Amino acid sequence: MKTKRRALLGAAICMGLGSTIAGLPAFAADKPLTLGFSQVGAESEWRTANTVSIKESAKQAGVNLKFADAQQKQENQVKAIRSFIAQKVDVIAFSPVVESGWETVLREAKAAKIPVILTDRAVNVTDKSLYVTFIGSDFVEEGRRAGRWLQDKAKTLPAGDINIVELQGTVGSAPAIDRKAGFEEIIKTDPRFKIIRSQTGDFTRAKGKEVMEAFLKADGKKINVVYAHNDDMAIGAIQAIEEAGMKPGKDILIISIDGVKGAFEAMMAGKLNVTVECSPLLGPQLMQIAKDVKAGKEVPKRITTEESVFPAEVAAKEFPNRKY
Ligand code: GZL
Repeated sequence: MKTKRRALLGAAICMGLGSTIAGLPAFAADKPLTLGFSQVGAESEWRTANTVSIKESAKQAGVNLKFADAQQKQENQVKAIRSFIAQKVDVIAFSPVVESGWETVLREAKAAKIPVILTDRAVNVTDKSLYVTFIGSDFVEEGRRAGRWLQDKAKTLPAGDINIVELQGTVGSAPAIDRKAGFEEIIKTDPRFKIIRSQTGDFTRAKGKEVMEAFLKADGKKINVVYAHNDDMAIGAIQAIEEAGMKPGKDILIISIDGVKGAFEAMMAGKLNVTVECSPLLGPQLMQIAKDVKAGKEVPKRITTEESVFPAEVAAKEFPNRKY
């Protein structure tokens, strides 16, 4: 009887069953990491690709993912984060729809000793200890790259003012604020550039088209350039320009950001002039960082994604390599 008990005990210990047996430490190492992720929404091709990257990477990494779509509403993200805290997830990650209004819920996560990772977009908090790291693009640099492309293109344009209309991203979001700032930093050096209208299209095709229709009604023939903070709004603007009987990419130059497949198709059709890459493929990095954070490893406070600029001239060659 004794041998049988001993054999059973040995087997239980080897299988790591709990910490009560013979006072051994709990074998938590093989418990999969549980990650709570609050996503902005499904507003654009970029966001869809970002969601696919996160879900697929979680599967490949053996991470137990709890995923919440906030339909672009901050209150839904706050609710999701509170739910992750209540469920005692190991790590929380989110892409904040806007920069401000996060202190309270992030303090609750800190009090619950649950580390928070920012992906894609940043938050405006004085206490930087409220999050472990921010993985995402440099949106100011993306705006500068858009401005530099226009600066270069302007050398081939006829003399005189270059009137720009701007389709901004979601009001209060880091990409909208920073892409505007970066673009203006470059174009303010040349008095020819004039932003004659600027309004949010909330990163969606539908709103981008609607706002562009209003711009065309007000200033149609005067508009030389559209600067769109993302490809979806640029594609909406392209539709509006065509419906107004003008040629997008020729009568009106179109500059955009993201680098989604739809932008490459528009460039190959001669309707979009350039897209500045903003990679949504953050999933693999997020899963690795979440595991490192859980294991108590040091991680950098800021992890910036490497990106390029794709003018229409290279679209056909680059298109087969695109992953989103
Ligand atoms: C940028 C991301 C932006 C994209 C839009 O990292 O937050 O949100 O540029 C998306 O397409 O909607």
